[in-house]
Amino acid sequence: MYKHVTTLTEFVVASERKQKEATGSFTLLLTHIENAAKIIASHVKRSGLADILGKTGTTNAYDEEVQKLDEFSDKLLFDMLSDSGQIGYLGSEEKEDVLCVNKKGKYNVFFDPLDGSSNIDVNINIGTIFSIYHNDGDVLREGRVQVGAGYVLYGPSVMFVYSSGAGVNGFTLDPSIGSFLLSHENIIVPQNKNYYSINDGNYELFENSMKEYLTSIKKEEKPYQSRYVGSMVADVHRTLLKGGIFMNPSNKKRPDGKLRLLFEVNPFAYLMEQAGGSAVSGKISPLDIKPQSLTQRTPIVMGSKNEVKKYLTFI
Ligand code: P6P
Repeated sequence: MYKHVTTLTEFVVASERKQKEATGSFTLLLTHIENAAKIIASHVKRSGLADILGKTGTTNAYDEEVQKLDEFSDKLLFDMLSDSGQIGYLGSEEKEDVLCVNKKGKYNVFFDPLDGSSNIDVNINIGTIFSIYHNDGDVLREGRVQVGAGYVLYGPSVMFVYSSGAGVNGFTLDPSIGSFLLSHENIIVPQNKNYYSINDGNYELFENSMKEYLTSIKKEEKPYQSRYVGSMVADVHRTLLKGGIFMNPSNKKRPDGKLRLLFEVNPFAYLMEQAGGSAVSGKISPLDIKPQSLTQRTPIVMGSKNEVKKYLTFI
């Protein structure tokens, strides 16, 4: 008996139909991101083989020049997004400058083609992150005005998670038919969860307020449990689904934190708020920061609303 499942394409088209002024441009843009995700996913799944099959430095068994996966993903996203015909400006975390594809293009997209790529050779989850703005000529806009954001998580299964301002929905790739199927409808972040996600190795470099917070949550009646992959897409995906608090704060060596405002923090802060969670850089939302440069970094704490609220009592 066939049970109806909703594909990502059907979902996006249905969402477009709810927007009376929609022209199909956003749908076309998202479809290009989806197709790039499927191609990257197929290469990520084979990445473990590249060494065996590509070590000769010539071509591998797939008759492809062996490239670093993040360079490959970056070029693929640039090319596919440029070809979508919907792009004004494109920014990649791998590039120093934005590329103007078409001054009159409808959307600006910032992406991190393969975040956490240092984990590829140990087979740990990695991801693609994207952030979408209307093109009004100013490429350095506050994250608050994003019109969409999402990520692709390359893990035991491949997931495409995004929001265009009406909640967050997750789609899992069915490799047998090559379609992303709606698997996590209307993701809501639990308001509380005793998971904390941070690189404890930087403890001695943290500000005293962060040290006091971390000490306090481990002394609670139900001590907080550490969950840290070291790959942002994996850590924030778990936080979206199970709750808890993800932190990459400033420290003495990195006063502005490590993560990029435009490419990593804003898209996830947007998703977190859309899913009923919250995100702060210091005491304000990162979404309200006017970027001064493309590569600007910012400290970030995000997750369950009440967990972030508790953290803020220490600031
Ligand atoms: P730390 C991976 O290099 C990354 O950009 C994110 O994916 C991850 O959350 C973060 O850096 C890890 O940072 O401070 O633990 O090395």
